[in-house]
Amino acid sequence: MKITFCCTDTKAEPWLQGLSAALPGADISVWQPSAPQADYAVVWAPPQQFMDEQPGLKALFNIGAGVDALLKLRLPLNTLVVRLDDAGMAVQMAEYVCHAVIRHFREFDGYETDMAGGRWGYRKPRMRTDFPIGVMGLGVLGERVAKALAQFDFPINGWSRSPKAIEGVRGFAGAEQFNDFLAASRVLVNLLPLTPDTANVINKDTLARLQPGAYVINVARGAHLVDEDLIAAIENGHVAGATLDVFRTEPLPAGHAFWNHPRITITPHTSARTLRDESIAQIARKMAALQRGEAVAGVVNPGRGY
Ligand code: NDP
Ligand code: OXD
Repeated sequence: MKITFCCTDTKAEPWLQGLSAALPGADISVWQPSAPQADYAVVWAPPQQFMDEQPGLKALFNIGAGVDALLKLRLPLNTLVVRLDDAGMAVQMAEYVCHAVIRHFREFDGYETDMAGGRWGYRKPRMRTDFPIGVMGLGVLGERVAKALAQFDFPINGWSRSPKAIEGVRGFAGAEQFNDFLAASRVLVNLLPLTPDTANVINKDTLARLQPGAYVINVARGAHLVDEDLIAAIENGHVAGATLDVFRTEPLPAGHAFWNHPRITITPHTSARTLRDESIAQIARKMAALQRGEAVAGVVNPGRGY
């Protein structure tokens, strides 16, 4: 089996070594223009030229969970697109979101400021029933996050395209239940894939439908959020603040209003990193399964966009 590796901004050598160790006998190399046709590809942000020159790939393995950038390319017609499903990302996402929620709920930023200023003072305990959390997207990552948050006894709402039954999570599904989901939520966590249906989903209207004192945690894609609508909702007092890990343009441009905003915490797209060893193991397992003619998880439906 011939495997080509085409991952922008990724050190190739450790991936090639790991894949070779996991798939003895496979012929694995870094893609170069005019390289011979491969059976499988491991990609991250490949150029269109790569796609055009590899029309016979059986499957394309994306070394991330989100495929929005990949689906913007013209892909070979009969190639399966396979994304990472979990591969160590779900637990990282759960850590990140639980940290953001608890930091806000327990007012740790306020305590930090107090301590730095030499002030010893308590804040009134808040009721977790006053902080219902809405998780948008109940897939591999969203389900894990919703279950982790439920462990802290917050009321949890979840929104997905198809109905879900997750213990401890009140489920809402489809466009028709979206407004009810928002009205039931004060903290909004975004774990949707970026598709034509979900772009700009966090906007003036949706923010206004959240409960007063809302808090936004965006860990999916920057293009889900209308930046200026968030700033305006914070300024008018309806939204208390936000934690943002993803941005329309990354790195976040110098001078953007999110830098240094007192109520917005930002991180550099790091909430759930691709872990090389776990990812190699998952990809190798799936390639071997496809070679045996078996079905694999994480196959993208290009028509649906995720
Ligand atoms: P999944 O495909 O497993 O889950 C997607 C979820 O979104 C599903 O529950 C799906 O519903 C729901 N959904 C999709 N479209 C709609 C819609 N129009 N309306 C309502 N619900 C919808 O994805 P993952 O959980 O693996 O990943 C989610 C996203 O997280 C990725 O696409 C990526 O953008 C982002 N991500 C960010 C990272 C970071 O470091 N910041 C790291 C990894 C991922 P249904 O279940 O009914 O299909
Ligand atoms: C991903 C990401 O989609 O890193 O995996 O954002």
